[in-house]
Amino acid sequence: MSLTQTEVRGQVGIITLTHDEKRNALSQALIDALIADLGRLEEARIRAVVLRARPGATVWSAGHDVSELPRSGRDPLAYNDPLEQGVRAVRKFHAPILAMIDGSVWGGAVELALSCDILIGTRNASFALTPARLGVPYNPAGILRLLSAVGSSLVLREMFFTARPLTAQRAHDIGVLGHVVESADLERFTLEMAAEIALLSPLSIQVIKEQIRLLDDATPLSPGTFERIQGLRRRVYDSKDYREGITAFLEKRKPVYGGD
Ligand code: YXS
Repeated sequence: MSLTQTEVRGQVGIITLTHDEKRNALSQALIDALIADLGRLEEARIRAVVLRARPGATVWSAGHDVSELPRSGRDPLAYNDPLEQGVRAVRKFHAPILAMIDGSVWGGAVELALSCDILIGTRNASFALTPARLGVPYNPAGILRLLSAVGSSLVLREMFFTARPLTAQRAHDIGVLGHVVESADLERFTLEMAAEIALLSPLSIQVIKEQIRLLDDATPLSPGTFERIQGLRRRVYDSKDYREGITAFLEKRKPVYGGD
């Protein structure tokens, strides 16, 4: 069963996440399909990509596939984790990727969406950072990327500490959602923007996108600070709360956190 669909219209590629049954949870299989789609569009020198869920899907993506999270003793968001692979593929893609969002976005999928270059949504769009729901210690690279994309440490802390969805209106107010349009106009609006991008200099855009990524990532971190962060995170993913969070989700019950 394919977990994505790809279509090319002129110089614009459209990748649709189609794993509706699992609300497009970012499993290894779905991320592998997304990366393969991007690879084919890169070879075809596509000049813009639209990343979307199926029309009518109420969830753009439910985030990391919880059933694939390690139970304990291993970093749940390590460098080669599917989510990290997907975020890197989107950020390193040679051309702009437009996230077209007409539903809710959860957990690590928020980082995937915010790794795209332009976000266009409807009033149905929302963004919920939910590691605290599951007892997961988010990772430093992801936090830095979210800080850069959200642009406000206060808003990001509220998102992490409450796990409440950021509404489309608020996301638009702070610049996360570039445009909020009616559902009926979403596809036309997004494809028109993508087609406009495809008429501009692909080399200039490619080099500017790469420069922004490299400058965004140019945050010096001493080895000592990095190791302290990893030690803090290990305390969390080795905790009983971490195991409780994942088990509760899979058992479809509310977690009970003891703080250890
Ligand atoms: O029971 P079945 O087999 O039909 O499967 C259900 C859900 O278990 C499954 N599903 C997921 N499976 C794995 N990982 C997920 N993240 C996930 N989300 C959903 O999809 C089937 C339909 O789900 P259901 O019945 O709940 O659908 P719904 O329409 O009523 O509700 C949609 C959601 C998205 C509101 C709901 O599924 C939900 O709250 N999902 C979890 C969202 C979430 O907390 N994601 C964060 C995952 S952890 C992550 O991204 C990072 C590690 S971190 O935590 O650091 O952010």
